[in-house]
Amino acid sequence: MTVSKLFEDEPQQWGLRGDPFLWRDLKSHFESTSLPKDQNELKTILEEAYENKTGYPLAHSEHFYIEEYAHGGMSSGKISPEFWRDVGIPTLIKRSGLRDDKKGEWVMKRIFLFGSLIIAVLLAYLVAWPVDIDPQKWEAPKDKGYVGNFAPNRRLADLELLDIGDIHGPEDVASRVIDGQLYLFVSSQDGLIRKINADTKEVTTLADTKGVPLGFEFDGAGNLILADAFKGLLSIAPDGTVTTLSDTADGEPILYADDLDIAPDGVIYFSDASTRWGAAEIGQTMAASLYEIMEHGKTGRVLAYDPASGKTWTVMEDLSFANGVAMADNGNSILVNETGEYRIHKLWVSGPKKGESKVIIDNLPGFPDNINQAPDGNFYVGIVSKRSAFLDDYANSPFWRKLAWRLPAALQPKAENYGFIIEMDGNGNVIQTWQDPTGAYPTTTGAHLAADGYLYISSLTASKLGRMKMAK
Ligand SMILES: [Ca+2]
Ligand SMILES: [Ca+2]
Repeated sequence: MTVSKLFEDEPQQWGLRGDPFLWRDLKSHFESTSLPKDQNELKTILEEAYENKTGYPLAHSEHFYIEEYAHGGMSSGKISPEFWRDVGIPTLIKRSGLRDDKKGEWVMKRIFLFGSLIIAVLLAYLVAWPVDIDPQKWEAPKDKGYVGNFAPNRRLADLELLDIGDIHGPEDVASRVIDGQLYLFVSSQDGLIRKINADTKEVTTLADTKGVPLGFEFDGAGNLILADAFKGLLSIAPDGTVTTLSDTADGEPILYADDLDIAPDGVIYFSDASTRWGAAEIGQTMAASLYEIMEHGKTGRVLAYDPASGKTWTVMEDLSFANGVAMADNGNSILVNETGEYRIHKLWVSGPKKGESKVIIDNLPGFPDNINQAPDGNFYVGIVSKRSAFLDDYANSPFWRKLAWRLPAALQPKAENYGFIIEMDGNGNVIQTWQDPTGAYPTTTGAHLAADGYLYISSLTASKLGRMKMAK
């Protein structure tokens, strides 16, 4: 198609009498000019031709006379630039049907620039926005997954669920025979300690700590000694009276008491998961644990409290989330779960090796939580979540962990449910595991074998207590 074609239908209204002649002149001028590809190019050649033919720029405001277009009569040969600017050229452009590519390009450019700006702002936020954690470099052992001793099974699937009343997060479970009746005790995120009659299933409340009770054990006098994440080390008398045993150690407040066990001499060994990220201050135990684990500042410690002297002191420190604690070797050592490094330590607290420690099991396929002694002297370890590929891959990169910390909570690493209880001996030799890869019963923190032959399974988030009958 030629540009000339655009001139075929003449306008009904002209500006001045010379305009039709200019129109026809332009028509023949463009006879062999093919239509350009875009509107702006067409506009340019039309304007150039107008200027060549008239000797005036299109912007010229006055009417003018061109002899060539004068064919007699009043105002003959007069050209109206106004007509060409407002009607003539716009009509021709409209007829061409050409798109205003430049405008499209301009819009695209704007969209692109705007998009880039948003991305730049997001990146700046992700890279530079101040965060409260100060992630530390470390070498995570390569996750071998559920292999060897940890080969998957479904022995923890289809747990029977026991009602614990309207509470959630039975983080630890213990049992005790009182007046010939077996009772189970569970802690909860709601602050309540619930007492459940194993026969009648009747649920009562033993105490309200007004904090977040986690690990506990009974002492020789029948007091429930409790690690409360918000309150420290507490003792709950059989009548439910709550007493604070310790809330500071070596001049530092206990910010996140987590689990404990009691030595034959009465000394209570308990973990303070983080000395930097307080459970009460953050407002929630799970959230506070993420702070300590994402940062990997290894600020956790294990404390000892002696009821005889009322003193509290540090026995172990620099732990990445100090968690489960259990006495071993007839009270000569304690086993300590270090959640953030997927391993379990043994520390001798009395006898000839006092003060020595070693790792008895490492590179676990998940985050170890509580540890409870079984009646036969073995131990049950709860694995609360699978490992996080992100945390392992970026153990060495504080930059990326900081960046992840700026993401919305939904995009951050979090606990991944996979039911997992390990039975091991006091030297870290795995005896057996109970697993549920579906994680139907979530965040398994540990297990306790009661006198009724049931293995009770605790959880950080469940609203019931899981249990399974053990073969005789
Ligand atoms: Ca316990
Ligand atoms: Ca725990």
